[in-house]
Amino acid sequence: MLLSRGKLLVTPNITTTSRLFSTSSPSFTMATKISNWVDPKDKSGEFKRGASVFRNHISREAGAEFPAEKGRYHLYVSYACPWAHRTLIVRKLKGLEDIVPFTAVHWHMGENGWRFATAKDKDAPGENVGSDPVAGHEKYTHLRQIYFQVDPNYTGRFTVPTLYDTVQHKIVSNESADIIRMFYSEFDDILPQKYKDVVLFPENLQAKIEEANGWIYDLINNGVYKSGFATTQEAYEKNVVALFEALNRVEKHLESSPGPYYWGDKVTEGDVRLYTTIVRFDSVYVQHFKTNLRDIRSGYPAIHKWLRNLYWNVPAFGETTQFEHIKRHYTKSHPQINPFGITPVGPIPNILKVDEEVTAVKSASK
Ligand SMILES: N[C@@H](CCC(=O)N[C@@H](CS)C(=O)NCC(=O)O)C(=O)O
Repeated sequence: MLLSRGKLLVTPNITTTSRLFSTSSPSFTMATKISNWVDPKDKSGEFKRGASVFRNHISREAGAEFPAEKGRYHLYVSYACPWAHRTLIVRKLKGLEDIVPFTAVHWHMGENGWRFATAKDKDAPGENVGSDPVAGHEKYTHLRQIYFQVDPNYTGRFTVPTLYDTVQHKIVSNESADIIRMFYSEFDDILPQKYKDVVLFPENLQAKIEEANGWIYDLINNGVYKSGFATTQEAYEKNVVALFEALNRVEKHLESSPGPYYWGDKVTEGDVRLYTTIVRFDSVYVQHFKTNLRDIRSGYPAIHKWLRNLYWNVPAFGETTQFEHIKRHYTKSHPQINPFGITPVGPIPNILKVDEEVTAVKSASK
């Protein structure tokens, strides 16, 4: 399927080596503007996600550098972010609420990156949206200050999720794929049996989950960003078509599966990683990232059913989903896509009830 070819849609910002933020930290600079999602020098117009820099692991093994201890690690997230959302879901599924505390940043990401909400912010609902409670971070206003505290010469991006060790004052990891796997098993020795029994990456499904992770990450989780951040018509079309081909593949899988979860009768990593993109799809990606060949509610009945079951029937999914953060973040943090920062009112509702359908679907099934 090909859409009509057009010319360059977005004029990229000019790269500046600017001092974006001044604090006592010696090197609070970044080589490019934070909002240059596509390097303006890259003529392909393709969004290329950088690799996460901190890749340490919490371990239950004796003598580990990052031992599994209650209250030792602090998790920084944004409710808007699909990668951070993975960690909130798994934290709840595994009963880690008393073991790994968290702080959610304000939904707006400006040129200084994520910031902590203050008492003045009345527009950011949800649990733990506020200042950084970690000792020594009292004056921190932005997430980036943690990265510079850990490494004054840090040159990467200041991303959520960030898992921080409050004893060694180090970042354990800023890679959600690793953080969720630490949560699956490394705290099991200090968890009650019912949470030890939650197995999100079961041995008999590991090969299948890994195989699906590969294409679902590239074409769906990251595919929405590659469509939405593209700065050429060609890059957008290539990625949006591949995204919908992958959604068709998920639809076929769910249509022919026993369900109600991706791999059967138990929630697994497959559900966690797919959900955080699909739950944002109709409410943001369809219009903001122009992923509009179909929407989920009218175009993908099996995915829609799977999604609503997770949202309404599994608290770790529904209770960690904050549509206010999701909608405002994307639409008000990407001026190159939406210069006036107007957040569309619809779709209403953000997610339908389990037994509700859009009018067109209801009429067609009569
Ligand atoms: N690979 C990382 C990606 C995390 C990521 O890109 N997070 C975004 C928010 S959705 C972020 O914090 N971006 C800030 C920036 O790039 O400046 C992961 O899965 O943890």
